[in-house]
Amino acid sequence: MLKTRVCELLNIRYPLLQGGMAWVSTAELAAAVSNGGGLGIIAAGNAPADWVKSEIEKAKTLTNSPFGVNVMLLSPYADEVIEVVLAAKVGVITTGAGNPGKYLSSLKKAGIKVIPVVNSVSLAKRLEKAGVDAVIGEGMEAGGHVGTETSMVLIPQLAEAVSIPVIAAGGIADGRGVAATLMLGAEGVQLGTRFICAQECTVHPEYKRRIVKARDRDTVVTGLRTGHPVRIIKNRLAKRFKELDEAGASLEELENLGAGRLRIAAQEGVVDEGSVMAGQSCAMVKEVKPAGEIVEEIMTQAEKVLEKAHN
Ligand code: TUI
Repeated sequence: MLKTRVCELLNIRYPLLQGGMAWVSTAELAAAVSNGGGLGIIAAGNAPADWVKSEIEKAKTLTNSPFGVNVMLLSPYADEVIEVVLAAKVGVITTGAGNPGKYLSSLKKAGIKVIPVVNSVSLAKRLEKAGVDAVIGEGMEAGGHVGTETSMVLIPQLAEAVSIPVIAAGGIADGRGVAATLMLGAEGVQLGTRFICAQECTVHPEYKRRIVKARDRDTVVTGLRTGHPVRIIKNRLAKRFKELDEAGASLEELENLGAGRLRIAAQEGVVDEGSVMAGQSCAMVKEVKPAGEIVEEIMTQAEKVLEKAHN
């Protein structure tokens, strides 16, 4: 069976993490992935700390396996979410959209593992020195807020630059992607988009349907000029972004257009005017099924592909 340092570090069966997706990664999804042998993750997104606290409590009733919390560092509630994580003694956090440096000493003191998403080699090196336990290298194939490098070039550079484990994210939806990123030097993977279509995921069914329907070239990165590039599925909102951008709209106008759009897509199923964040791998997601089956299918395929490559 495929074992790496990530399994040991997180005390999990498979070196597979479920991405922290705002409005999508709730206790139900996280617990289902953890019960399946991966690491489920509750996403704090922009939610208040109280919501995160109750999701952690809910997840504890749904699984006895380890799970984590993703802290979105641009959130106005990030400080309070860290306090909740410290008090709840969550075993591991991942971070996104910023540098978690200022929280590291208190998290380490509490024995909480910290795994930041990095979008550059230099940030990975700095954070390794500061004491993080692993890094997630997220290529621009990913959904939501993205960097500029692809997984194909980011992962080998990270693996060469740091000695802590590198976890690959962005563009992985099946066992072939797992095998490929292990060959690039990763010791684990993180999948977001694939798990949106887990049966246990509480996102609106229309959101899942849009992912299943998506084909290659159905996503686009908006907001490049505002400094908050976000990959979403092409729809009326994406078209409005493009038109406003080309008309030279102010950054404020563009930011305003995006406000609240993820919530209406994820909760209300407004997938034409809402922000349907998804990675390029949406084209490879063909069905909705239980999270545990997704994990098994991916890991079985990865092992088969790796075996074939070694013969
Ligand atoms: O964070 C994500 N994906 C996200 S966050 C999000 S919510 C949001 N919505 C609209 C605008 C902004 C955020 C939706 N999707 N992925 C992890 C990720 N982290 N991608 C890129 C980064 C990142 C960026 C800069 C990590 C570190 C970083 O550091 C900069 C610095 O401070 O040195």
